Amino acid sequence: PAHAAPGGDKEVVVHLFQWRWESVAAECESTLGPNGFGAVQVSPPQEHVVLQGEGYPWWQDYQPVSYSLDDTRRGTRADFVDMVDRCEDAGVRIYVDAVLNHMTGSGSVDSGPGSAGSDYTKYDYPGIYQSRDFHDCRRDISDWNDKWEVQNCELVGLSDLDTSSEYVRDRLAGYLNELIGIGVAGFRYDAAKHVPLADVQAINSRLDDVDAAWGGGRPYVFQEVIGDQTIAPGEYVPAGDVTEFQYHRDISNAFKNGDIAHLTGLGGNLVDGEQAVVFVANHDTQRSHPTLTHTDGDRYDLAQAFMLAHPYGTPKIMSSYAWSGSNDTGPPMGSDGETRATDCADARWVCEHREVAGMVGFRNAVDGTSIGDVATGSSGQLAFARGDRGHAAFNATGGAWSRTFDTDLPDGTYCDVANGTFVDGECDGPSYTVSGGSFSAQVPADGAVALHVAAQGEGTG
Ligand code: ARE
Ligand code: CA
Repeated sequence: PAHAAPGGDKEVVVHLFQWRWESVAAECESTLGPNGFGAVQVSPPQEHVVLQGEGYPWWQDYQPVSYSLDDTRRGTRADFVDMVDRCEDAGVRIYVDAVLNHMTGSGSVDSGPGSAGSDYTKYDYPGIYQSRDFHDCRRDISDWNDKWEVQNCELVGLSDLDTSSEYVRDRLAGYLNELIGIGVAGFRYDAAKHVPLADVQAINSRLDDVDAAWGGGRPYVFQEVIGDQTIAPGEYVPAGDVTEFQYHRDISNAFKNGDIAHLTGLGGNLVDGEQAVVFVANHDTQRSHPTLTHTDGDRYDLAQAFMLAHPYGTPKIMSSYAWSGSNDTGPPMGSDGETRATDCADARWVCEHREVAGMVGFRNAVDGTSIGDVATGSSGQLAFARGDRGHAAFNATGGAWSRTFDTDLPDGTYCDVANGTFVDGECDGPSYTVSGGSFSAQVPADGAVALHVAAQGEGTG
């Protein structure tokens, strides 16, 4: 295929939204590598607009000024390279959020300099693009039922690149190949449905193979496609994986409403799981459609844990910063708009991926098995086995769920990785004993219990 599958039995992605490069590197070493995460989605690394007058919003990143990695709010090119190297040493891939559809928009500031000092005005990026490299429809997309408009006009006023041009394709692929040369293993294509499928494929065909450390094959590509009546998510499957927003809607509503007993089969109308990237919330939905987000606490963590236990799709865990007031509010930053280093002990960095870190090992250990031994209690309670490799129970109600579960797990003592981690043979959560094909557990209110064969031993929690 034109794109690789995500890393074998280590496919879990965490989006460390807005994290500094040095903080990502430290997290790879301390938490992501030891717990078996496969990859980090990092925020866009190219030079971006700097909007001091608007308080340095988070979305500066999505307005590229150039493809220089020299200086973003998250660090220097050297910091970025160091991050890729250190994460690689920890066994964790970097997936870059790649903005291909557009450059800057009109707004309070529509001219330079950008974060790395480059001059620009909308439609003119010296040495990179000039007016002829943009589509002629220089107005906002107004009719979202018109596919031509969606792909040729401007998404919220962002200058729309003429991706049918060989020059533009070469320039975009040049940027992505520079990242591959540094050791980046894959990409999220931002706003992919605003780029015609053939243009995405033409860019893909120009990409180099990834670093030998990652097997030397094709880069992993997943495309942000919010499927609708005009462009279905399945349309982009020939060019890579796609984000499955219907899964996000189904799962976040089910957990919000405490109506999860039916979720083993999921709903219909989803893209084939081999091609779907799934998530409970992402950086857009947590602002525009906040059905279930980090502000929902345990219930949201439970939904992310379920996603990791269920076999459908490639799971992407969100890691957020807290904000109040405007949805434009950027991450914790200095007065110059530089993002601060992440500190998970500081409540402004939610770090919710750490709440489900133990479940990543569950996902990895049960790879290739299917669902069995389904048990339900009330409509808010669901348990299932993953072959004879794992067993998990989810309780989206306000009271504990006590029962004995039939299981195919071999006899033994298992670490509860829904309430602790299992690293280097150490279980810091509770443990349960399986004997003669069953185990008894009290599943906490708004909590889970999860056991798997790669995490056996007495717990300390
Ligand atoms: C900002 C300002 C705007 C201003 C613009 C240009 O907010 O007011 O006009 O700058 O000056 C992010 C932010 C935007 C921000 C932009 C650029 O969310 O607010 O604009 O960065 O700085 C559609 C697309 C989908 C897209 C969503 C947001 O199809 O691809 O809109 N998502 C990605 C990213 C975003 C990012 C961009 C794209 C742009 O994830 O974070 O924007 O790079 C229906 C449709 C969907 C549509 C959805 C929402 O569901 O089917 O297609 O998604 O509604 O409108
Ligand atoms: Ca376009």
